[in-house]
Amino acid sequence: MKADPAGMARNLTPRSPDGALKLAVVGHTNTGKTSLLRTLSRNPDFGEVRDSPGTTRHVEGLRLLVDSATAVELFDTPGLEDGMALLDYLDVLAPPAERLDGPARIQRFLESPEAMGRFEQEARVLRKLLQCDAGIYVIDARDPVLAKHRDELTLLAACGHPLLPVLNFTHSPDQRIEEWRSALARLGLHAVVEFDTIAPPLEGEDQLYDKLALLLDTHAATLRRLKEDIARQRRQRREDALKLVAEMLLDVAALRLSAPAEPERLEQTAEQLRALARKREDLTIDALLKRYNFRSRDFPHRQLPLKGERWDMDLFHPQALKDVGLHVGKGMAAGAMAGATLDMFTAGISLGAATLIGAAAGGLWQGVDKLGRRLLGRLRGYQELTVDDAVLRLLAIRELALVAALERRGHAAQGPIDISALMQGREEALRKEKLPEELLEARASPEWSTLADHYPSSPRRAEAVRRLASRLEAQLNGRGPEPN
Ligand SMILES: Nc1nc2c(ncn2[C@@H]2O[C@H](COP(=O)(O)OP(=O)(O)OP(=O)(O)O)[C@@H](O)[C@H]2O)c(=O)[nH]1
Ligand SMILES: [Mg+2]
Repeated sequence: MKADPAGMARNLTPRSPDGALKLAVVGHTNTGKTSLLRTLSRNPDFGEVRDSPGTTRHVEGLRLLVDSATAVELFDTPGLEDGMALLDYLDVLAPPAERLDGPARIQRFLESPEAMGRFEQEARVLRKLLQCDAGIYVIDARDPVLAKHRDELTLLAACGHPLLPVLNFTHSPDQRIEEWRSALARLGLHAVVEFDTIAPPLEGEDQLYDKLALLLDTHAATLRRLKEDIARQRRQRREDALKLVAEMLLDVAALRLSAPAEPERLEQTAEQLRALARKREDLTIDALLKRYNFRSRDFPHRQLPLKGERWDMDLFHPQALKDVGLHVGKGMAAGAMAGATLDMFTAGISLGAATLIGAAAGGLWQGVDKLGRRLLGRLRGYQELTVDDAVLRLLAIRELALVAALERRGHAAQGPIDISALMQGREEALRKEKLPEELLEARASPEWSTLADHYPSSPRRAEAVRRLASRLEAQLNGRGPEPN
């Protein structure tokens, strides 16, 4: 599949490419058929999703691409509403005594006037299923198994193609998964997939395509290639995401502002430091959402005012840090200076001070290296401010929780992303250990921050990003079980 969502899920032109596997997504109305298509295509804008029956009125298709070629075509269909009445009508149109087979009975119905009238919706579904290789039957696992569902399945089975039931809403406390499994088995449907479209299991797509491959062995190779491609895309997304987080952490760790050593100026500079760090985090959040094909509005909390009652998303609020068990240093408690640390960097003063003073006196400012300039600044009564360790730790915890949430979120999800549960109890390692080496190195390398005035790219920084990203990956893998 292509990384580009527009390429991944494109509305279909009427002619389908040869060789692609065609799947009709069918089922009772309001069970999450359109939602399933959104999640499988990673496209939150596909079709229309509403909590009311009859939302999808027409067949709409999308393509899943592998290496720019269509591997699978998925067709969304309107929900079935009155399978029972249609089954009765079929018995009138093609009485059992005639002994027509299933597809012939369905064909006779499609040619009847009622296919354009009372049963127009049903006709659209059955016509599409007849044209496809198989059907995915979406079930709201909270529904009790009723006669209407059995009738629906009888109608769909009459099309003569394999059907794979997909149980949706599996995280609901009201789910009736076992009841459904045994009812489906009695109808001869033994391969079933559990796939909650809002929070799909991490291996959910694999299971879906594996079971389809069992039902459709002539398409097994295509489905295997699709699965491999999905796995490759998933790894690439994670790698890119962790690199984005590592880049941001290095930028903020290396950020260093200097100010005259007067309380008022230091406070102003601390505010400037906080604003730069917040903005940098915001950019990262936007980039992460985009990388996972979600929209800014999916994660709205951070857009609320940072001051005021929504302190929990303020990077520099002492309570936000305490809430995830982070130690709050003196700087954090000091109000106006919250989150900023006065630089403790003194190395080199005794070695270099005399030389530096001499250099400055002799007008050799240009010849003094960056470190020298900073020392000179200190000698002239300037102080440097950096972002507190606790804030760096919170940034790492927060962004890792966001990556974990994005990996688990289906593109059908409508509610806001909530990372609070993923942040709790996950900070142990980050809190106990000293800051990762790469961040310590960044602290001593202000030129590494893209937030600084002059930022030259450096191979050492690139290497630090790589190492920090792999450290973050270990952190992410150490997470507990998936949330429900
Ligand atoms: N909690 C939860 N809600 C879901 C899930 N799947 C779908 N929904 C919600 O269920 C409602 C119906 O979803 P749709 O995808 O529109 O269902 P549909 O089967 O396409 O409906 P029609 O087109 O009307 O037949 C929407 O409000 C979805 O947000 C799920 O797995 N979990
Ligand atoms: Mg729909």
